[in-house]
Parts: sequence; C-alpha cells; structure tokens
Amino acid sequence: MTPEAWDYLQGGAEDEITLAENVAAFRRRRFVPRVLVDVASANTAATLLGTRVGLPIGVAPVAAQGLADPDGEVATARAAAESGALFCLSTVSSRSIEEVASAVPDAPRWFQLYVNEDRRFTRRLVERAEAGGFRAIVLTVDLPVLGYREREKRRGWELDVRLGNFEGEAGRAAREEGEEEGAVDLDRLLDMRSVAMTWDIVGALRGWTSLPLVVKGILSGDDARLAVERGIDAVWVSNHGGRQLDRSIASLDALGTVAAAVDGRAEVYVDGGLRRGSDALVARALGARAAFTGRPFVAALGAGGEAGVRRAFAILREELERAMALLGTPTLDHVRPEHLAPG
Ligand code: FNR
Ligand code: LAC
Repeated sequence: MTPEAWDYLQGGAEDEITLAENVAAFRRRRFVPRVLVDVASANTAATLLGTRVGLPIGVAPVAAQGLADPDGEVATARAAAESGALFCLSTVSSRSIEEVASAVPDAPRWFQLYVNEDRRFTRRLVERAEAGGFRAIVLTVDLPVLGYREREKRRGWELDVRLGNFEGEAGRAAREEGEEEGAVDLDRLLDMRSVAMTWDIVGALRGWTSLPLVVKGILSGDDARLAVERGIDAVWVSNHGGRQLDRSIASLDALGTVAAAVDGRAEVYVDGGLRRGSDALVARALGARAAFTGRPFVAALGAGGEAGVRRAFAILREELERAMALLGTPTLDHVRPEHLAPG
C-alpha cells in the first residue's frame, strides 16, 4: 500500500501516546497459570449477543479498507467468516452494506454507525444494515470531531477515498455539492460539532430498529452506567485505537472499572492494542466477553488480501489455543480474574 494509506491505517492522534499505551497495557499483564487441568481440547467459542462465534476476537470497524486492498471490506469479511469470527462493518467503508451482505450472507456481522447531520440518511443506514442481515448496531460515541492525526498531516495528505455507503441517492445529502460519487472528505463528513448528539440518540435508535444496540467508545464507569440505564445491550470499551483524544487511558486499563459499573447488566467488550491470541485471555480475565482488533487485520489485508487476513486469524487462533492449554483454561468460561497477577 502507499505510505499515505499506511499512515492513515496504522497511525494515531497527535503524539500517539494512547496508541502505544494500548499495546503496553496488554504487555504489562502477567498470567498465573493453573496446572493439571484437562486441556485435551481447547474450545475458543463465545456467544456475543446471542450469536455463537468460534473465536473471541472480532474485526473492529475500520474505515476505508479499499486503501489496503481493492476488495476492501469484502475480503476482510470473507476471511472473518471462514475463520468463524465476527466482522464489524464501518459506516465509512469502501464497500457498501449491500456488497458485504451479499459476499457473506450467512456470516455473523454487525454494523458500526456514525450518526450524520442528516438524520434521514442515518436512519436509512440503520435500515439498510438490518435488511442486509447485520445483527447489531454499534453506535460509536467517541468521535464528536475527528482526532488530529499528525502523522498523516505531516505527509500532507487528506483522505478522499470511495465510501460505498454514500453512493447514489441514499448518500446525496451527506455529500458535498459537486463531490464525486462515493468520495467524501472524512474530516468534513464526521465533524459533529454542529450536531447535538446526546444520550437521547439511544431512544431514537430504538425507534428505528429492533436490533441489539452496542455503544462503542466508553472509558468511564459513569458513562457505562448511563448506557446501561438507557437499556444498551453491550458496552464496548475503546479509545478508538488512540486515534481520538491522545493521552486517553489505555482501554485495557479502563476495562475493570467499566465491567464493575456494568455489573453483568450488559455485555462488555474491549479493543485497542490486542496483538496476540493470548491477549484475548487477558481481556476475558478483566471482564470482557470478547475483544476486537483493527490494525493487525488491515495490515494483513494489505500484505495478502483475503488470504492474508485468513492467515492473521489462523495465527491468532493458534496462539489463543496454545495459551489456553498453558493457562489451564479449556474454555473461555474457565478464565477467571485469578488467572492474572494482581496490579
Ligand atoms: C478505526 N476505528 C474505527 N472505529 C469506528 O467505530 N468506526 C470507524 O470507521 C473506524 N475507523 C478506523 C480506521 C482505522 C484506520 C483504524 C486503525 C481504526 C477504530 C477501531 O474500530 C478500533 O477501535 C481500533 O482500531 C482498535 O485499536 P487497534 O486494535 O487497531 O489497536
Ligand atoms: C477513523 C475514523 C473514520 O478513525 O473512525 O479514521
């Protein structure tokens, strides 16, 4: 891929403190293995909002995957489907909701929603996702404005790629006058300063769809409590992979507080910094039912297309199975807080 695409796909906000911290937070954790447990067969299956998946590691929504491979999200979704993992499609994807739905008609998939100033367009996105067999709406709440990605700016590049969901009549209002079909400026498109989006959006969403709702981008226990009070089905702990507010707490460091605040009333997931299969066990021990990751999959997509993403999944699965055997946890339900050293 081009250096510009690499900077966008792998970079973070400002000094990339949080980007580094996310990875460091996983690396700091230490296992306390148990021995003489029958681990003859490791079972990596998990159930997420009622959907059975083969792996507790899903593909986080990552925008504009056409920058990494011409097939973009279609290739990533196919590889996830073949690997038994959950795929989450971004609103600002290169390939549309419908293209992904027809590529993987039977695979578990969720749709990530960015609320646009044009509420009718936003509602249509939700309806298209539901019609396309996506099984949950993931509302991203940590992007009132786009973070400042200095790595990209230094190279002097503005992202302007084809965005599949903004094509045709459906996306007209969301595009700027005279803008090319599908191609929109992300910064402008996602600038929500003028939009009064508050917790009331959850009520609106409930009116638009009967799908389960996930709120992505929670780092504080107080916000987790508000989400649960609004009847959210799952809380996704995330700092957007360190791409929004730099110096935000590492998502793994926020997980314990959020899980305690949720207190079993909703499912909890985490993303940011997962790089090894064993990291999924760390996330599980700290209270996350599943973990997601973004950058490793788009790097794999750039390196080897669909086969590259399949390979990334195979590596993660192998690492996870081996770590489960060595930790003495034959299933994910066996993983307890005591499998981690305190602190
Ligand atoms: C993202 N992320 C993201 N999140 C979201 O809700 N909608 C989106 O469109 C995007 N787009 C996006 C693009 C790129 C290039 C990256 C790297 C990330 C955030 C993503 O879902 C996730 O929170 C992070 O990627 C997790 O961090 P790691 O696993 O990449 O370290
Ligand atoms: C990003 C947006 C699009 O992180 O989510 O680049």
